[in-house]
Amino acid sequence: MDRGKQEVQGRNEEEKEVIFMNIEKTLVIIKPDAIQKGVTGEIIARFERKGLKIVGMKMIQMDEKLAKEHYAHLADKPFYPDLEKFVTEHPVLLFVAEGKEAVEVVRLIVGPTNATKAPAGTIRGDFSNSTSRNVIHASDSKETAVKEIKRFFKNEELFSYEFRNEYYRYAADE
Ligand code: IDP
Ligand code: MG
Repeated sequence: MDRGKQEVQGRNEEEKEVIFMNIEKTLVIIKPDAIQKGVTGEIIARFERKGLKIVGMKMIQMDEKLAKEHYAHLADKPFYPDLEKFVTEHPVLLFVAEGKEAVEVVRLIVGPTNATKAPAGTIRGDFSNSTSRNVIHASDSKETAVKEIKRFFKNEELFSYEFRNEYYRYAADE
């Protein structure tokens, strides 16, 4: 959810500075294979360390209808039936990450779809060696992020809060 140039206050109260940056929200799904491998904490930690803010989080079990909507762009692929079974037969963890250019930043942290080719240091590169069981989903554009957040979260399930000290997360000229 691109809120455009958003005023971020309070990073330096003494100097009464105000900085501006592109704050976005994006959807992350921790897939069943990551839960089975017991690496959900390590995955979430990577986004926290980057300085992204978790503004909503929950566990759900997707049904066929939700999977078909979420993966509509893949409905005709030969692997779709397996993908649907994979994401519906086990609960998944969802969260919304917020921060500067969050959509692109999260995709960079996640890495490319085919985990076999994903660079070490990315989540897929480090936790998977598969194109299908690739541990995580992340929205692929700002437009997709808006739609996907709406698909999985009600407004009242998303929160707005300040990090105590923005100074340690962003430079004044960003
Ligand atoms: P993305 O997750 O990197 O955005 P998409 O092309 O949107 O990639 O595919 C969604 C999910 O479908 C992938 O994360 C993966 O689980 C599965 N998938 C995509 N391509 C293949 C494939 O060629 N074989 C098996 N599964 C695939
Ligand atoms: Mg995708």
